[in-house]
Amino acid sequence: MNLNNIALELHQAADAAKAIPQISHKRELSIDEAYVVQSLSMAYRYQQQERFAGLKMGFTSVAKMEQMGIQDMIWGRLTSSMDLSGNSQLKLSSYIHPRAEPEIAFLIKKDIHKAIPLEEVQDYIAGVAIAIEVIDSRYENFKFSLEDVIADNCSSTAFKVGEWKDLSTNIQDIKMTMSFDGQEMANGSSSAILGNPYKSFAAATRLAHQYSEPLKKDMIILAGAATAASYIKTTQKIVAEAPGLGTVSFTTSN
Ligand code: OOG
Ligand code: MG
Repeated sequence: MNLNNIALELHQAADAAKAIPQISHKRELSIDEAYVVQSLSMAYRYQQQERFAGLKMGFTSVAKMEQMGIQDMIWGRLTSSMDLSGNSQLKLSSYIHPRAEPEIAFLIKKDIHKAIPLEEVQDYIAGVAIAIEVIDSRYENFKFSLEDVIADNCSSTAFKVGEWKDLSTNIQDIKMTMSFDGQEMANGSSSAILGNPYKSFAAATRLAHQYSEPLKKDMIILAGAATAASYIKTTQKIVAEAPGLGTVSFTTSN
C-alpha cells in the first residue's frame, strides 16, 4: 500500500464517517512517512474547496498523553471547513465517534516564516480565545499508534473559537472546564499545556517552519487540550469556559 493510497483511505473514511482498521496493523509507517500521508490527505481536502486555516498541536498535556497512551507531541492541519464559527450545530451523523476537548486558540497577527522563540511569540499573536476542539479518529475504537494518528491528521475534525481577547488577558494557570448540558465533564489548568500555553505557539511555529507550512496572518493555532477529551454521545449543549476568556459553545443534532 503506497502512501497516497493510505491518504485516500483516511480521507474517504472521514468523508463517509466510517472507521477503518489501524494502518500500523497492516503496514509499518515511520513518523516522516506518517506526516507525508497527512499532507497527501490534505491535498484531497483542498481539492474539495477547503482552505488551510492553521495548525493544531496535540499531546501537549499529560492528561491527553495518558488518555491516549502516547507520549510525543504531534501537530495537524486545520481547514476552513472544520471551523464551526457562524455554525452553532454539530451534526453527529457526519462523524464517527466525536469527542470534545477544551483548548486555547491563538490568532496569528502577521505572516510567520521562521521558528519564533518563546520570548517573541507575543509579537506574532493578535488575540487569544477559549476554544473547543472536536476530534474524531478515523480508526476503529479511537485506537491508534503515534504514526497512525499523525497520518490521520491528528484526529482533527472541527473546532469552534470563542471571542478573541487581547494579550493582556491572563492565560497562565487558568481553570479550563468542559461541560455537556451543564454537567462538568473535565477540567484542568491551562498550565497543563507544556507548562505554559505560549510554548505550544512557539512549538507550532517551529514545526510549521520545519515542514515548510507557511503560517499567515489570521490563521489559528490550537494549543492542545488541557484535559482528556469527552465523548459526545447524544444531542447536547457542549460548553468550554475559562475565567477571563469567557465561554464558547455549540449544540449537537442527529
Ligand atoms: C489526537 C489529537 C490530540 C490534543 O489536543 O492533544 C489533540 C487524539 O487524541 O485523537 O488534539
Ligand atoms: Mg486537541
